[in-house]
Parts: sequence; structure tokens; C-alpha cells
Amino acid sequence: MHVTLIFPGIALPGFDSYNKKRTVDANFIDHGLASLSASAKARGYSVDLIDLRMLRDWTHFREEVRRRISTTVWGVTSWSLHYPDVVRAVRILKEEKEQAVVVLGGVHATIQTQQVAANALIDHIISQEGEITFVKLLDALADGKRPDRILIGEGPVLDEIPWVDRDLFDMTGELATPMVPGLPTPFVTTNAGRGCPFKCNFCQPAERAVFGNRVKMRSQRNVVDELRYLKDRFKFRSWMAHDDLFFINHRWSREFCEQYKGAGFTEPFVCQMRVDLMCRYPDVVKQMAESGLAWAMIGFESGSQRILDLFQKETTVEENLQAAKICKEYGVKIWANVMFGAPTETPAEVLETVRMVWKIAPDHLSSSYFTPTPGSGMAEEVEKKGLTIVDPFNGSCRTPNKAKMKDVDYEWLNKAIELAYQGGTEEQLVALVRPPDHAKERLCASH
Ligand code: B12
Ligand code: SF4
Repeated sequence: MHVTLIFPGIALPGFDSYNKKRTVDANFIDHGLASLSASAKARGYSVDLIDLRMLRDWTHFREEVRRRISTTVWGVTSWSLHYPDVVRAVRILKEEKEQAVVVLGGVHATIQTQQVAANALIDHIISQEGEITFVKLLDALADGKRPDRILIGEGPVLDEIPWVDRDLFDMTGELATPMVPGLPTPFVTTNAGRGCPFKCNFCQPAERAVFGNRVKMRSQRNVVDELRYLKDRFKFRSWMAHDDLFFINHRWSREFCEQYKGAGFTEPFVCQMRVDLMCRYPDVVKQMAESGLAWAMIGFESGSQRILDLFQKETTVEENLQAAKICKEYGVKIWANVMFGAPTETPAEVLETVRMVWKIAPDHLSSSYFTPTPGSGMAEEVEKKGLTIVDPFNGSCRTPNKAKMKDVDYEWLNKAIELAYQGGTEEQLVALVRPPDHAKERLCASH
């Protein structure tokens, strides 16, 4: 039985962007689909991919569907951002192939199961992790059985599933697109684990909905062995652990560093980290730096303690500054994620964030507007209060280029963000808060 997987990721980069735009969303492989593919192939099914980013337009997609005469099952992934394109793809698919069995999985299918179930063109929905249940579904279909329409994915033990299938996607895009500036290419991504125990409400509970409450890590040996395979195959010169948090358990990280170095690797890598863990275990940051950690991508988010608490970040402004110092001490470059325009954020709080950014002096600043991401607690709250002005799909991108929330003065916010990037003086900051702004007690009044 032949399976075609569909990666609908054109929401940000657009059609014909793969290997043409040098952005990560245009070029990264999708580990969810690549993992499903590995499991299906291990069971003996043949699998191929339609990556919308490689196509010219929807007519091209229709042609690609039409020419796949041997495909029985079509597996589609879904982030909320991609869902409108998923709906369109599935419609075209069913217009071309009435008998096609369409299976939907991924974050959106998990957090909005009822919404996607309302689409009668989708034959099966698998929520949560897909590897085991997708293969069971294929087995059942191959046996001529009719399994339930909605299935809950069984979580695999990560060392027991095959490494993600690097033949599914054309790897040339990712190899040429390092996550951070200056990292040498070829570049690859891998995931060392799944899940996050923290509760930041601009993000959770979406992750927990997919991966459950427990964090699962692959063994260090399994990750290092995969890196060795990737080294042999792609000759990578830098890599990224694109886990939510690569440094999540200090014992795991210490042992990983030992094994990474022990295997003779010196290649620099980048990963996401939390300031509280970095402050608690500066020695682990040091050991990671000595092993190759070149960049830490850190969610500092705000220079206001009230906003950090509002986000349930469970970190402090003090820890933000301390973690930055630790990075500087050990020569780890800082990619600072900072969010502006949170509900109820005052101009004074915005300025605290600008001051914090100046103190941190990151090597790369990545600012975003607070965005109600589907599946997050904050999204639910602001939607209930009628504060959201973005649609829950395409609008869930955090890039600071489109207004997201009612009552937020984005024009003013942009001036503050500009100062965060450019640097400046306290006088410039104070000048930003002019009398009419003083009059507004809050940027967003309706908390
Ligand atoms: C790495 C990452 C990125 C990378 C690379 C993405 C990529 N293509 O792989 C980059 C930096 C580009 C990125 C960007 C963005 N990201 Co991101 N990202 C992640 C992250 C941390 C890991 C993704 C991953 O590899 N997961 C591991 C794989 C194995 O899990 P998985 O994909 O969910 O797949 C499993 C199941 O879902 C299921 N499954 C998936 N597909 C299918 C299909 C079928 C048929 C079946 C049966 C099952 C199935 O089975 C898989 C295996 O178990 C996730 C959080 C997370 N931990 O997943 C956020 C996450 C997916 N990102 C998110 C967001 C919001 C974004 C951005 C919009 C942020 C922004 N800029 O505003 C952009 C969108 C860019 C785009 N692609 O268009 C949200 C999505 C929320 C939502 N409701 O959709 C997440 C969940 C984080 C969060 N909670 O906020 N991201
Ligand atoms: S923002 Fe990061 S640390 Fe917080 S819950 Fe999400 S993945 Fe975990």
C-alpha cells in the first residue's frame, strides 16, 4: 500500500518558496511527518511526500495529486496556521480522487478535534502522537477493515521508533539554512525529546495536548548515534536541537555532553533554553558551551515581572539578566525572544522590556507581538474577552507586522521596539511616553 504525506506549510513562506527563500519556515523539514514516514516504511509501506512549498500553485498541487495513481492513503499534518490550506488541499484531493483515504494529524487536529471532524472529507483523525496509531490504521485499512474515524495516538517510547526519515523531504533546503546567522553549513535539525513541563500560557496547553504531561527524552546514545549517521550522510557542520527545551534535565544534558564530546563531535549547535534552569545549573551551561553550544535561544519575553507572571512563565527579570551573564561568561551567543503587546501591558512595562534588552545586549533580538496562538490558555482568555482581532489561523504567526489585539497601540509599540533594536538613551525612552500616552492608563484597557 502506498502512502502520500502532505506538508501544507505555505502559510508563511508561500508557494514556490522551498530553497528559494532562505528562511527556516521555507526550508526546515517537518519532523512529525518525517517520523510517521519512518515508522510506516519500517512496517513495509512505501511513502512519498507532497511539500506545498515546492509547488507553483494549487493547480500544480492538483496535478501532483492526479499523477499519484498508486496512493491509497493520504496523511496530512496540521498546525493551526496551516489549517485553511489543509482544508483546500483535502477538497482538491477528494475532487480528484473520490476514493482517497484522508488521514489528518498534528497539533491542530489534536487541539481542535471536533472542528476538524466537522469536515466530512476527512476520513480519519489521529490526535496526539502518530507513529504507532498511524501504522495500525494502515494495517487495518490494508486488511480491508474500517477503523474508527477518530483515534487517539498512542505515545511511543522514543528509542523504540526509527529515526526520522531524511529521504522524505528534499534535505537541500534545510542543509543550506542554519537557524541562526553565521552557523556553518551544511546544517541539520533533530529532536532529542518531546514535551515540556512548564505552563507558559501563550504556548500551553497545546504541547501537553499532543505529548502528554510527561517529558520524554531519547537516550543520549540514540541522539549521538543519529548525529553520527547525519555526519556521515550530510557532512553537517552545525546543527539544531529543535526541541521546545533541549536543556530540560541537568543529568540528561551532562551525559549528552560527555557522549557528544566522547564521539569526537566539535560541531557547534543551537537550542532553546530557559533562564531559570540556566541560573540553577550554570555548570551545565558551561559544559554545553565546551561541547559546542554556540547559541542559546532564550524566551526572556518581558522586562516586567508582572507580565512574566501574567504569562505564568515562572521566571524572574533577575534570572533573565543573570542567564544572559552566564551566556556571555561562557561565550554562548544569545538569541533573545521578547514579546511586546501583552494584554494589559502598560507603556511603562514595555519600556522595562526595552531596558532589559539593552542590558542583555543579545547577539540577535527576535521580537514578537503577543499573539493568541490556538491551543494556548491566553488565546482562550483574550478570545472570551473579545480582545482578539486576528483570525485564529493565519493570524497565529507572532511576527510583529500585523495588529493582533484590540486596544493595543501598535504604532507606539513599534517605536519602543525600534528603540529595543537600535539602542538609545533613557531620555529617548522617557520621551516615548508623551502626555496622551500618560493619559492612557494601560495600552490594553480591558483586562
Ligand atoms: C521546531 C518548531 C518550529 C520550527 C520548525 C518547524 C517544522 N516545520 O518542523 C520553526 C522555527 C520554523 C517554527 C516556526 C513556527 N512555529 Co513552531 N514549533 C516547533 C516545535 C518546537 C517542534 C516541532 C517538532 O518538530 N515537533 C516534534 C514532532 C515529532 O511532533 P509533531 O510535529 O507534533 O508531530 C507528531 C504529532 O503531532 C502527530 N502528527 C503530526 N502530523 C501528523 C499527520 C498525520 C497524518 C498523523 C496521523 C499524525 C501527525 O504525529 C507526530 C509524531 O508523533 C513545536 C512544538 C512541539 N514541541 O511540537 C512548535 C509549534 C509547532 N510551533 C508553533 C508555532 C505557533 C509556530 C509559528 C507560527 C511561530 C511564529 N513565527 O509565529 C511558526 C510557523 C512557521 C511555519 N512552519 O509556517 C506552535 C503551533 C501551535 C498551533 N496551534 O498550531 C507550536 C506547537 C509551539 C507552541 N505551542 O506555540 N516552529
Ligand atoms: S514557552 Fe517554552 S518553556 Fe514555556 S511552556 Fe512553551 S515550550 Fe515550555
